[in-house]
Amino acid sequence: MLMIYDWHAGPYPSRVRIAVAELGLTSHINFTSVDLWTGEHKRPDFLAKNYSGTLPVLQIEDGTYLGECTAITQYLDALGDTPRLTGTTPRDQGMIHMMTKRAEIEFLDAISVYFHHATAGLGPDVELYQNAEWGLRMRDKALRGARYFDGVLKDQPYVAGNAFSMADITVIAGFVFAKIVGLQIPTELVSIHAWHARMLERPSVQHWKEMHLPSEATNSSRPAV
Ligand SMILES: N[C@@H](CCC(=O)N[C@@H](CS)C(=O)NCC(=O)O)C(=O)O
Repeated sequence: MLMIYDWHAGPYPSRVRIAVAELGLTSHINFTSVDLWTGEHKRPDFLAKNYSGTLPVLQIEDGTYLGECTAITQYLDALGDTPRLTGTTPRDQGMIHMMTKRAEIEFLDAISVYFHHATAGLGPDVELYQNAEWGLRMRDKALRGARYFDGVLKDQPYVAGNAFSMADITVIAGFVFAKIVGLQIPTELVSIHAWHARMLERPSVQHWKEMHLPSEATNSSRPAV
């Protein structure tokens, strides 16, 4: 069995949960909750697993800890006979890598910075430094990113071309985060909204939150992140 340390409703954890479901690996994985809202991910025992103090983290059979959604997805994708999320040809692998990186830098990570810096974020006990001006700039960057991906999706069905991939999952997570922070993706961006509506129909995207729920989550009044 593999172990994923995450928080069930987190946008970045959603990336790996969607990948797990897409790859049919749910029954091979145990989940351990790390509570973002109490700063569990910043404590020494968790930092020993992931220096970056972020979720998710995958622990593989030999005890190694893998952080970073891209690395975890690549590892899980390589367990099957044929990679389904990270590309099979050099061209596709390069394209998926590039578009995933763009989806992080231009969209998802920018929304994350907006959340942590220009909103209450995870609260005063966890957000020890905030810079609202930087956060608002990153919000605007994310909206520019949405416009860029809208243009990409005018011409092709998926973020990295003709097949669903890790790049789509990364933009989906951007939408997850945008919903949590109340960031509206302009309705005039019809291509990205049409693509998102199609993505929401995928079983992996419908069910990622329910994959594993910490016992207290069902009664929680906290925001969903
Ligand atoms: N680059 C990392 C980012 C992970 C990340 O930011 N995860 C969020 C969970 S939604 C987190 O741990 N945030 C807590 C924090 O930054 O304090 C990845 O792709 O795994």
